[in-house]
Amino acid sequence: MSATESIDQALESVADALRGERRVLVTCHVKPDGDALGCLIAMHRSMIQLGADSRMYLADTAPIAPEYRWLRGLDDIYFGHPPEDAASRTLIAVDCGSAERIGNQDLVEAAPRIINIDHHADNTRFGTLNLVISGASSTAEILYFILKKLQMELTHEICEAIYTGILVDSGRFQYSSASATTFRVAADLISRGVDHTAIFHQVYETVTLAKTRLLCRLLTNMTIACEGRLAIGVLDRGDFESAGADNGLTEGLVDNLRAIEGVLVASLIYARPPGSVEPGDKDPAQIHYRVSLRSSSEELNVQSIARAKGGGGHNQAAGFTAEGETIDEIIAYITESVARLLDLD
Ligand SMILES: [Mn+2]
Repeated sequence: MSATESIDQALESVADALRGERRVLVTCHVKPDGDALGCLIAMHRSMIQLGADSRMYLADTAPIAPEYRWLRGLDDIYFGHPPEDAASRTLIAVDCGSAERIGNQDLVEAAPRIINIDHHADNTRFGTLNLVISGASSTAEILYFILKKLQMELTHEICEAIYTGILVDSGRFQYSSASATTFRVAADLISRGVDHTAIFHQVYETVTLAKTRLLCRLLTNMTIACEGRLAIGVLDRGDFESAGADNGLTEGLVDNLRAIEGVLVASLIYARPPGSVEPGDKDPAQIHYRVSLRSSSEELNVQSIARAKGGGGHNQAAGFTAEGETIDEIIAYITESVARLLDLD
């Protein structure tokens, strides 16, 4: 049996399972990006089309990143607190690499059934039913094929949500995960009326002044190491305050470091707001730094660097939270790990 056939069968069995669901709670990972939000909305709308009683839930209480606030349907999300009858609903997790990333362990434990649809290579298969296609550009691309199997009507809202997920997670169609299939799916969505220019503008060309100032501080203070192949940027509490920015504004900043000529690995270290608690924190009283890692090729696997610190992600895009470590210690850890990855002495 070829890989394509087995993927086709896997899509079919998830489609079958979804057809049989009557009451569901759709959720995605905390600190949701365009893929997570796009999938959340597209899955919710599709379940309603299938006649199911569906609710959307996000464990986060932080505001949605500004570049995604235009997405239709966000107002229907239950933020922070799931609906009262959540424990009796089938949980559909989209774009979640692990149960922890959902951000509500009680909910996961109570769920009578979990359908896990994702593209993270290190997905822990925490579902009752798991569909993980790690080569896919995005969970949104996988969802597109599930909805095709279900013969869903691809409404404008669904098409926009899926297109946004693909656009963002494929690095605007530039990462190696963006395949010919990814472009074909995007083409189909555009032919169905998705205004790709408008979405590009909404997501990438509405950068607030505060975020631009944050980028300015990041670039001014960055560290170049590993013979010019590693760029590390740091944003401490003071940087957020001086820029008048909040923590929701860090998405995509690390890409500015990776874009530098000769840089193969980029990292962004930023301080989480004091008092913020996220899944996986051991001691909320400690200072927490969130660390993002990006590499320029599949061969440079930064996921292993994140995993050694309890994080995860993809080969080329990973992250972890450093608890109780100083910025200098984190920089030293990243520099040593990347030097080893690059075979430098
Ligand atoms: Mn994703």
